[in-house]
Formats: sequence, structure tokens, C-alpha cells
Amino acid sequence: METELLHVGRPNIGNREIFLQRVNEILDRRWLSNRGPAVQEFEKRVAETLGVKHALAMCNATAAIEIACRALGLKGEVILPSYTFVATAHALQWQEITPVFCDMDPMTHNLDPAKIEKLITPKTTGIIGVHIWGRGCDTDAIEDIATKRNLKVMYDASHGFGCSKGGRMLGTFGECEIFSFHATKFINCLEGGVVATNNDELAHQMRMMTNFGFTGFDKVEYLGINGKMNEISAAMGLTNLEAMDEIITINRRNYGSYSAGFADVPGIAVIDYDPAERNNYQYVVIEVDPEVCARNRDEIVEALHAENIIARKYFWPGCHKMEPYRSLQPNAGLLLPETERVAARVIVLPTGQTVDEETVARVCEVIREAVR
Ligand code: T4K
Repeated sequence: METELLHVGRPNIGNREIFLQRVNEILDRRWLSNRGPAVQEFEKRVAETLGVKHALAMCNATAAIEIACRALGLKGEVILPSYTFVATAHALQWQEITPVFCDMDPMTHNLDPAKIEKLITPKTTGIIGVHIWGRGCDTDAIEDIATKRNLKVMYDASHGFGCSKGGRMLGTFGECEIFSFHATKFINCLEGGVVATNNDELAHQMRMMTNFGFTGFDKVEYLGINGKMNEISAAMGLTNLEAMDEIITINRRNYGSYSAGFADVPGIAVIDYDPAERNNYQYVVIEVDPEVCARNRDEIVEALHAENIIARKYFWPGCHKMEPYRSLQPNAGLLLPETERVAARVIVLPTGQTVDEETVARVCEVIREAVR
């Protein structure tokens, strides 16, 4: 039995000495927030990595989605997947925009574009695609529908930093894309988010909104909030960005070991990442087919937890089954059969810097033993 808890989402941490040196410089400068030098450098590095004109650092991805929705003028109803972290839906509901949940394509776990059109009503103003696990949405199909129906498109790319779709980096699609740099993401800023966009006007507007709407001393031009990233978070982000290749190599190695470990286990499939794209491999996701596997998903998770391996059921049960959506939209599930089916099959396993091959072998063995 594992003595320590083995978590999904254990943070990756770059060179500690360099981070601490950056922290000392920040303290020496006595410039701690309000888009200081570390935040500006972080924004520059992120923009370079994504190949995008503007990368706006914010305090977290949830606030960043809210700011982007405001700046895009989204209101009424917005279509998004139910199969996402609840923050995507909350960012809309918090602004009294109705999240309209769309079903997924079970092959990709992403929004199924074929199911978008029938959800469009006269109140619909936009679509938020979510690149689940860093695998890019069907951006062509989504953007075709949006153009035809005059809707705005943005993406929640919280999982997708360093990933591509059709050879183009995530971050460059739609009006804007939002990345999360939360502690549990493969590159973290402790807490942090970034909005990426090539739209100058939108970037200017979001920049102001992130800082109370100030456009100069005593001059407020927009309704804004405080969505700013602090300097220490940027220092962490910069340090971790420097370790990005190394972290991806580890994630990729672990992903390969898990895939090999489950290759001959009936009813367990590791979701795949297209080798032709750039991937960060930050999520190792398995699907348990209850018709083939000797144990169902919940029994396997129970077996893992009994061994102190805290595997997660992301994103079960789907946003539509969480409050306030469960009460506000009690029938939403009728249109979400694939979401409900897949959400009941998925397990996310630990990976990242703190997980070595021996640990992967142990996790595989617990699962193999459970289904034997
Ligand atoms: N959109 C999508 C698609 C997202 O996945 C997320 C975040 C967002 C939007 C919003 O982004 P942010 O506003 O957070 O920037 C976690 C994360 O908190 C959340 O950021 C992430 N998605 C989601 C997928 O996972 P929880 O509620 O499952 O677990 P949490 O935060 O308690 O952490 C999971 C495990 O990680 C813990 O059991 C232990 C470990 N952990 C966590 C922290 C914070 C550590 O070992 N060290 C730590 O410092 O949401």
C-alpha cells in the first residue's frame, strides 16, 4: 500500500534556485503587482510560445474567462460542453448568462459540432469550445457554424498550453483563448490564467477590464474588476516555462508506460494523443468499458483509493448535474447522452514530475489486480 497519498495534480516545479532568485529580485524591487516586470516578461514568453500577438496574464483562468466574456459582449445564452471543469459554466452563470450545455463527441471528448446548431436560439450570442485534455476541438466546424449564425467563439484552453490543432498552436483560434496556470496544471503560476488573442482592440479592452477599467491616472473607461496576476506568480510561471520541455518529456514517458501497462487489459483504453500534433500529455485518461471490463469505473477508483492512489473521475458527473444547473435545467441530461456515458467511464491517473516509472507500474498493477 502507498504510504503517502498519490495525487492527480501534484504541481511540477522548475529550478527552485532560479525561482527563489526571482522572488528576491521582486522583493528588492518592491514592485509586487499591477503588471510589473515579471508579469510583462511572463506575458512575452507565453505569447512567443503560442505565436500570438497578445498574452494577458490574469489571476486565474476562471476570472479570465469572465473578463473575456464581458469584453466579447456575450449575453443571453452561450453554448458550451457540459463535459468540462465547472469553472467554464460558472464563469457564464456568474454574469447571468445562461450556459446551454451541448453533448460531446465520444471519440474526442470535445464539443460535438453536429449538435450545436439545434441549441441555437435568438438569445444565443456565442460558443465556448473547451479543448479537453489538450486535444483541440473541431475548430473548423465550430467556426463555420459561428460565422453562419453570427456568433462569437472563444475557447477554454485551460488544458491546452503547448498543444496544437492541425499544426497550429492552441491559443490562436477564435476571438481569444484562455489558459489556466493553476497549481495542478503542467505549467503553473501557483494560481494564474492567460487570455491569448490576436485582436488588438479586444486585448486593450481586456487589459483595462483586468485593472478596474483604468486607462490612466484617475481615468476609468470600462467597467472592470481586479483580475491581475501578481509578480510572484509570474516568477513561478517563468521558472516553470523554462522547464517545459523537461516536464513534457516526463509526462510523455509516463503516458507511454501507462499505455503499455494497460495494453492487454480488456475493457481499459488509454485515450490517445495524435502524434502529428504537439501535446503536453498532462492528463493520463483511461476509459473503462463496463461491458468488457470485469470491474466498473467506480469499483476501480475505489480500489485505487484504498491503496492511497487518489485517481479522479474528471469531469463526472458533468456540469449539468451540478448546482445550480441541476435545479435550473433539470432536463438538460436528455440532450447529453454521450456526456453522461463517457463521464461514467473516465478515470484520470497521476502523472508529472513526482511520478516515476516505478509508481506508474504500481498504479497499473493495482488496476490489473482489481480487474483480474
Ligand atoms: N476550465 C477548465 C477546463 C479547467 O480544467 C479549469 C481548472 C478551469 C477552467 C479553471 O482554471 P483556474 O481558474 O483554476 O485557473 C482542479 C483544479 O483546481 C482546477 O484548476 C482544474 N481545472 C481542475 C481540472 O482540477 P479539483 O477541484 O479537482 O482539485 P484541487 O484543486 O483540489 O486539486 C486536485 C489535487 O491536486 C488535490 O487533490 C491535491 C493536488 N494538489 C493541489 C494543489 C492545489 C497538490 O498536490 N498541490 C496543490 O498545491 O480542481
